[in-house]
Amino acid sequence: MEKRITEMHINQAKLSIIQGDITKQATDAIVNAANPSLMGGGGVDGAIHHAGGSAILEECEQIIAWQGRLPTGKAVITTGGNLKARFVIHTVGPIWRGSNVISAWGGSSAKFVIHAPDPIWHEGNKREPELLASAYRESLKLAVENNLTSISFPSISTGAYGYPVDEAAKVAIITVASFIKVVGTSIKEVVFVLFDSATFESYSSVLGKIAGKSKQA
Ligand code: AR6
Repeated sequence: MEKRITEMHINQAKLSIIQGDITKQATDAIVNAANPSLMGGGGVDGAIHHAGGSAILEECEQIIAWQGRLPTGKAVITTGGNLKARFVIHTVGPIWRGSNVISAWGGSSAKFVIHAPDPIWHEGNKREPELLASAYRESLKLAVENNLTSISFPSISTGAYGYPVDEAAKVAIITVASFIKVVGTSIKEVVFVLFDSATFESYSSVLGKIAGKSKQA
């Protein structure tokens, strides 16, 4: 049986996973899985704005007025408002479009509908892995630019944006681990705060595999 792993150390930094609510985290920054409007939404975005208060939205409005909508894979930083975290880093993950499942029953005169997964399902076919990795990297870069030492991430894109969790977990953990491997960043702690147990298990499994591989190396 695979051993459950919830943390690993890379250089001077600790990477860990917990199950919980990211709005309660006391790391220097928490990351928001936002949309390009930065005007709030559902899921973790709604929870962060609700808990952090109007100061966050006011800064988001200023950012949008200054630079326009936030492109997918990019990140910006605002105050944490009433949160324990001093800062919120807002990033936009990709909407998953990798599936090619045909589901147009309505209006079709065909008797059967063939639900055929796209052969490159696991890669995502609209640059999703690349854009998801960029969302994590750009968030970490902003943390370093602001000399922050700790940061919490949710599972970006795996809620409303539909990214398959097992695939997203690989991208998330590998991207963060590669980033903190670079000696000399200010970051000492990265926490993935996963809301539900299925997401937690998925990240735990990826962390276990990576920890196993790095031991063999
Ligand atoms: N703490 C940690 N994780 C949470 C919390 C929380 N308080 N609440 C939800 N999650 P989603 P996305 C998990 O949909 O897929 C918004 O409307 C959730 O269970 O929040 O990137 C934005 O405005 C899931 O595992 O983000 C965008 O329009 C993960 O966070 C859109 O959703 C991400 O789910 C972004 O979609």
